[in-house]
Amino acid sequence: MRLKICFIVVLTVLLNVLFTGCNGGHRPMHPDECLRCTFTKTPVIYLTPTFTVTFTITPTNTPTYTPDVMESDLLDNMDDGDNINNWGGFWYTYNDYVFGGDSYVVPLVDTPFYMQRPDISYKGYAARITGYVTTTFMYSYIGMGTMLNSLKNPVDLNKYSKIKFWCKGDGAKYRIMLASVYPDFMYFVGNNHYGYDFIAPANWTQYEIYLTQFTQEPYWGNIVERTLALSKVTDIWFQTTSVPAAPRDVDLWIDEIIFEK
Ligand SMILES: [Ca+2]
Repeated sequence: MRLKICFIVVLTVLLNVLFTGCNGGHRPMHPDECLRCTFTKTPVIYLTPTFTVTFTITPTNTPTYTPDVMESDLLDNMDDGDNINNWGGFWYTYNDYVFGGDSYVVPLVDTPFYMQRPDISYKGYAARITGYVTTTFMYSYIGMGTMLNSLKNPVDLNKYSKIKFWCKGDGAKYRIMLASVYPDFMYFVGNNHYGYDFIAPANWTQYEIYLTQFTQEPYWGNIVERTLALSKVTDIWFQTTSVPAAPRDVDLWIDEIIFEK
């Protein structure tokens, strides 16, 4: 009998421990309730997928034209549309009329020069002449020019190393000339100014010419030393060179004239 009582006491203690352990001993719990409380809810974590976004950049056409005025002096890019360059000089045209020729240039001689579109950037203007060169004068020509300042005061270009400009045209050969008033030149008789021949191709093309590449034409006019000639330049001319066997149409565009030191 004593053993039975003892067993009941032990069993009662055990049951108390079992049914009160889950809630801090406040009240007895149903076994099912206690079993549920032993399971801690595991939170469900929804992972947000990480996307790696890759941008595919489609290359555009590489422009061949970039404005270039670093360490340079821009004579004119014509984009203001007027007939005066950045240094204050006027643009004009000329032909061989003074030598009895009848070559024809547009814009007309002695009328205000005007710029035309489209230019190299497709945003502004460029200088252009059209017309034709005849055979009436044996050294026939037409051309356009611009003064280096408003008063035609001589400019010493020896401080520059090169000149750059863009051109396009009819594929013919033209000549850029640095017209000088150095006394050894004789106007109309000895104006064999330093120049450089270039082709005006169908598409805009940039020329970069060192001033040391400018030369006089052989066999005529006075020979003048280059640095002396370049010390008193008043104008830049762009004119036809080859004298045609028959009248020839002309189309010449010039843009973005830059001197670089
Ligand atoms: Ca322009």
